[in-house]
Amino acid sequence: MLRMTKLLFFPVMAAILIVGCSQDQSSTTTGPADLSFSTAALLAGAEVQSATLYVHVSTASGNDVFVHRVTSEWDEMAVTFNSFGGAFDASSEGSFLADAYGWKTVDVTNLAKGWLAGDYANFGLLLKHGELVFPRSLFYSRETDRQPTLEICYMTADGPECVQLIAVADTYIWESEPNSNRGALTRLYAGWQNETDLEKQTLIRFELPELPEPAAIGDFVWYDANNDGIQDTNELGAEGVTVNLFNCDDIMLSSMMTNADGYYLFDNLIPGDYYVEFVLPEGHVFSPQDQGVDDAVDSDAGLDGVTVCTTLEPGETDLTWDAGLYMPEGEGCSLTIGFWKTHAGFGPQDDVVTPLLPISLGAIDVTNATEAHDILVQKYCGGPSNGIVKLTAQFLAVMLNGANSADLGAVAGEIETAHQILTDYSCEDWKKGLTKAEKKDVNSLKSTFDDYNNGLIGPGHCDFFGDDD
Ligand SMILES: [Ca+2]
Ligand SMILES: [Ca+2]
Ligand SMILES: [Ca+2]
Ligand SMILES: [Ca+2]
Repeated sequence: MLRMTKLLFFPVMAAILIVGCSQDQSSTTTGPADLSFSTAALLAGAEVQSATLYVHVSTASGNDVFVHRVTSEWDEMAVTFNSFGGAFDASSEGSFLADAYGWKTVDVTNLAKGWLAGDYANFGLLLKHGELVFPRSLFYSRETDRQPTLEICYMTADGPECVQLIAVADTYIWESEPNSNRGALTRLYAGWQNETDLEKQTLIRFELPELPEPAAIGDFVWYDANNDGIQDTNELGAEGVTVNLFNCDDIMLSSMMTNADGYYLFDNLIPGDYYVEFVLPEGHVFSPQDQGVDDAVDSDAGLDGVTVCTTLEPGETDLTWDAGLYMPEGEGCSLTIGFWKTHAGFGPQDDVVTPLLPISLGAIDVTNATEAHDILVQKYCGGPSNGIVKLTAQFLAVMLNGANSADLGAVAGEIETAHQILTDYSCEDWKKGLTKAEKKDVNSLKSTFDDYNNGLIGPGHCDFFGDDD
């Protein structure tokens, strides 16, 4: 019988050690644990995934044995029924059925979490029957080779890990002999022998492991106005930029967007190796990587937006993983009128128009993004759109491209003509002020500007959209 129980017990424990945590919460020992765990669990920090109490029944009673949290200190070799004084929480943490000789388990995950979180001190567990339930149950004590054991499973960067803790103190106390100590005995008791008996209770304590503190990584994406790869004090955070978290096996664990001030933070991480990927917003490129000597104010994104791998130590919050963005300049390329409409500060896209103002179009001075937007969407003249209104819109897009360093050489003559037209005529003049030939010229200018903005003439459309021009 002894030999058989050893065989029953140790393969189960060994399997748990190798593959991870037991997922089964039933009151008897179970087979090998489930290998699978979600990536969400990987982000749950170093917190306890499960805690299981193992008690070996030496004499079965057929009764339920309830587990309670002990609420004050006791000494294995000194505690008595009287000195203990019923110091346990009346509500049960769980129970097992002492129906047969052998190992029994109870899920005590919540209790272990509370101990490790410091919600309450670890004074151990008390095992008892319900009121006046007999006959009593017997278990092996830690003075035997079938010691009460607490298995705690927690997540690490390499997956779940479990530790088996042998009881560091156990005894039973008996109301019939309320001043006797039984700390050195090989059996533990719970319950009543019969109606005339008085109650026995078992006390067990474990020393808990120290689990690694969670880590965090962050934290900033910004508009690098001077393209130098350094976070200057006047440069603003970039809202709504997607940041993805990977472990260094290239498995994506989480994704979030930067907040209104450009910040992101992945916290409650298991200490280990991670990197982040910044997803480039349309119309931008990443600042040069690793400029200067201060890692706290540089840009860490490579051309593909990915940082190098870094190790987060237990308890570490590393906020040096940042990315600078800017509008490409000096490439001489053009952007469509649609791009400028959506980047004039009235939608989810960032406002890149304002820094390029003021711009003059003949007699029209465009001084702010609201005016620019009204012109680009052809809503500035009061009435319905007309040829002048359309020309003005395309002209503004051309001049925004120029202010953004696009080469205007291909439309230099047309620009001069357009300035002249918008000096001589306002949008209200379309109906009466212009001759048929002049209207034709206006329409032709508008088409040329449209072609320029679309990259059909001139330096070509900026290819960082991935468009085929
Ligand atoms: Ca003992
Ligand atoms: Ca800068
Ligand atoms: Ca950095
Ligand atoms: Ca930072």
